[in-house]
Amino acid sequence: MKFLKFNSLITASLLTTILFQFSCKKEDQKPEACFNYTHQTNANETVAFTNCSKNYSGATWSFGDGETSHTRSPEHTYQNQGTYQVTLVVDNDEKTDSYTRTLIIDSSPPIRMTLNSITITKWPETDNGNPWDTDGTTPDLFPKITNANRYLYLSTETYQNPVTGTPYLFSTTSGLPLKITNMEEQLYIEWYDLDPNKADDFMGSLGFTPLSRHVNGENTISFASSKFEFELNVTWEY
Ligand SMILES: [Ca+2]
Ligand SMILES: [Ca+2]
Repeated sequence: MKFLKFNSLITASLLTTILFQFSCKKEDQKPEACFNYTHQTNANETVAFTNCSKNYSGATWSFGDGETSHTRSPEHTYQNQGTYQVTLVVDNDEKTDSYTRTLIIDSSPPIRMTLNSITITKWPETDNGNPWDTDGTTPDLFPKITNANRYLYLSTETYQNPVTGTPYLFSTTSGLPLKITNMEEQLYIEWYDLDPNKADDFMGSLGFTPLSRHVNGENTISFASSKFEFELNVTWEY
């Protein structure tokens, strides 16, 4: 009886030791997710992710833009600017661990803007209460593009009269495409009524810098004020 009790104690002790070692072993093997990335974080540039996880056999990346990868240390290119939550899940047998980092992707700054067309849908109906033309017809509308020094980038002198349709719509590609290389220069879109006999009537203008209106490569730049509504169709080069 005494021997048996002693034996039981040894067995219990051994079991405890084995269980303890087993749980220790499991604890040691718990995966730990970890990653770093290079700082090339502009749209259309490759971001290299480095996996620094421990105790793992499988890796699943979610880049936050709908794309995934099972490569241990993948490279990924984001098409658009934005804020992305990048999650790495590592697993080892039944255990998993995950790590999420916020990645901000900037828009690549453009080096050139090409203006392809100008479309206007709203302009001042009168010249301070008077018709633009003495015969009362709608204006012979045309745009100019200048800079602050009055350098003339574009003067289409292609006009439309009478302007018909609802909304009034005038679209021109005359003198276009026009390439603008100074992305930070203040430009003005000026609108005129052509006057064959006197100076053309200035209707008004709106200013902008190309860089300030670059939004993720979008092709339309819209302008709106109480008197004007028009848009530019542009393409960007990087
Ligand atoms: Ca006039
Ligand atoms: Ca006129």
